[in-house]
Amino acid sequence: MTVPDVFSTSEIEFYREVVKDAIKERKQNDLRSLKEKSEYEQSFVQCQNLWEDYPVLRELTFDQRLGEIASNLLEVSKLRVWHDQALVKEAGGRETDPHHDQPYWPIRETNTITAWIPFCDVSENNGQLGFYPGSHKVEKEQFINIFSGKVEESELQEIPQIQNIKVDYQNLKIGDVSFHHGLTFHRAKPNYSNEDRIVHTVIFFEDGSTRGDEKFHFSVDRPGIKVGQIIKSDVTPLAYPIKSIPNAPKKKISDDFLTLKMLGLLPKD
Ligand SMILES: O=C(O)CCC(=O)C(=O)O
Repeated sequence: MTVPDVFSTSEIEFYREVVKDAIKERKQNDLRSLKEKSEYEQSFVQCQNLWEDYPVLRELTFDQRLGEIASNLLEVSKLRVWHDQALVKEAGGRETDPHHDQPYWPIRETNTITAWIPFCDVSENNGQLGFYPGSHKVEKEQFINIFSGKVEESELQEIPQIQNIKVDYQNLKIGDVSFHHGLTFHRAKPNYSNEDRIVHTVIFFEDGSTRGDEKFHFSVDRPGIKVGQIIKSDVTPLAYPIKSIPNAPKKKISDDFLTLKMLGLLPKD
């Protein structure tokens, strides 16, 4: 759903410049053109955990207006940040294939939600996000592999939650924020425009949630949280309600992930 006017235009314009600089710095070693990227990256490129290495963006990720809306929508009192990320659908970038997010995260409980904050007006021309209304009400997780190339139509036909449902595409203007539940199926249109569509997203989960499975994820494997344990560490700090903004995690991402660091997906140090 869209919540209008969460931020003022000047706030978004301010953060836009910071995010652009952060992406430029993170992606400085990635010299590939759009065509040279994988099909997945042609739908969007990611810079994760920007809150760690860009203190100004930490203020955006932990902005209490986002946390309050997210907690009201989930009807829970306390939230943690799973991770944040900038998503850039480059000019000419292809569509984002239909999927829902929860199966990508090893969180047992499903009180999860993403805030999607665009830095430009978004319409059908530039990577508009669309939702399959009501799909989150089906408590069934279906892992859609969007990472290895375009998802086959035959695979999508296997998913009852998205059959015969009209996708609800959302026009967003600067200052609006779109929220989607971790189980809501969604997709995004190609970016036909000449400008990159840059958004910042923050993924929240209910405080007290536990690790559901062994699937690797930085948010639990960095702090060594095991299956069944409560997900509670400085990698996924409390996000709402908080009185002060948290510090960056103490333990840095190890150099086992040097390639991802060099590609700018993860913070370098
Ligand atoms: O920005 C996009 O194109 C897709 C966003 C998305 O899949 C998400 O935020 O979960």
